[in-house]
Amino acid sequence: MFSKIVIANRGEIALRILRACRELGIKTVAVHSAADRDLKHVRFADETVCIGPAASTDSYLNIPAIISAAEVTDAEAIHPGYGFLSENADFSEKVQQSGFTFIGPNADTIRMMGDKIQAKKAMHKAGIPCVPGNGDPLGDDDQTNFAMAREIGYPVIIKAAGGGGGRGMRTVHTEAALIGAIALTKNEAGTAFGNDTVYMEKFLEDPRHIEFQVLADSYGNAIHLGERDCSMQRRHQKVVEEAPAPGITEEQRKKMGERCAKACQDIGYLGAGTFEFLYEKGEFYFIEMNTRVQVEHPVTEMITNFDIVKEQLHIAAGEPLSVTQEDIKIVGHAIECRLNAEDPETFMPCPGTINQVHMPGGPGIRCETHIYNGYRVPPYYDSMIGKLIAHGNTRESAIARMNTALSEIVIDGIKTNIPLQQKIISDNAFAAGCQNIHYLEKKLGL
Ligand code: MV4
Repeated sequence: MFSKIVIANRGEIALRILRACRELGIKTVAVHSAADRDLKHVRFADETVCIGPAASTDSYLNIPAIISAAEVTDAEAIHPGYGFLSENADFSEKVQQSGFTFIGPNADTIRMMGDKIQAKKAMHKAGIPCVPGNGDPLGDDDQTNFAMAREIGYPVIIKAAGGGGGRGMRTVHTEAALIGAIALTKNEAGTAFGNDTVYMEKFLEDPRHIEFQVLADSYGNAIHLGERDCSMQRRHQKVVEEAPAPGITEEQRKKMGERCAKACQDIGYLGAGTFEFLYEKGEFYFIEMNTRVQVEHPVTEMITNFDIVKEQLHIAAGEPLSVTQEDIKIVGHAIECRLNAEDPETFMPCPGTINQVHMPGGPGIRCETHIYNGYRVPPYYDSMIGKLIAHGNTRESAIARMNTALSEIVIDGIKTNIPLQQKIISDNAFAAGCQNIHYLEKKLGL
């Protein structure tokens, strides 16, 4: 195992990684911006290095500064967390070239998954069901494009190979709109991603977003930890996540989970990963693979009683997976509410000083947050200030526990989305389960 690693992130995930390191006896280096000297994990870390000014581009995205911090502290590895440089293939490559271990897949894998065309091709080849549409780059022959759309059937969606997470896509409902939509998406993609390659898929109108968690080691072993339902979202920002996904049978879970694990073996995947699917009318369709630990990993940890972050460290250190597929048992149901420093009506970020914090407790409640009394939420970064996770034997029990927990929380001094979360968790349609990706925006009247 490593003796010292750099945590190249901030906020709740940096604290989560620090806790895993402490449990494993790994010393920690917290690299932070000038605005983040008072972060909780910075106070707990064995060593700290200020890597630049507040702006992320100068600090948490500053590759040379982070690698220098690893050099001066004599660390062995770098954990990127989520966001920032976590899915940056060049970062992974430079970390490795500088003699450190990147805690995540190798640069080639990250690069492949970053290109949505390559990712789809690789997954199709590995036996993962994909959205109809061959995934080839679109050329500029109108008749060929018309023919492809007619074969797929309208509506279709034009997606940028360099996009993902909801960026660089456009739906097309009629033949009259096709050529213009391709041109516009190409144009925007070229500007936004420096890559104007686009492809065409069937547009699924009312899918759910269901994703499978996988872990793969450097000995060719791969397992899955079941799935999460992340359909409760607004503008591609997840708001509530849960595991297992309501209505998914043990048989479906086993079949899709095993396919995902097998695909990891086929492509030589390393570390934790997530297969994102759209789920409609009983069928799964692959859309993207995430090569990082995800914000919502705790719901999977709660139902499997398995520590994903600790396992990332074991795998990166060259150890084999600590469990086999047979050891993974799903118990009960878990729900996560993201807590954001934002106006619950307008969704505008609301940074500021938190006077008083009281976090809830009781059976099955887990709080992942870095906030404390007197903490000042800086305006420079994402507005998420923590996550509340409720686990119960049944989905009903998890919802009841989440409702109680939300009513107990006090975060005084700033606006938060807790009122919105209370609305969702006490909503009748949410209680019924199985809502699609458009439900929340419709409920909010958007
Ligand atoms: C789609 C789709 C419908 N059909 N692809 C949005 C984010 C990116 N990961 C892919 N996205 C979508 N791709 C086809 N063929 C609908 C979405 C989509 C979506 C997907 C997951 C979660 C929320 C979403 C919200 C709007 C659109």
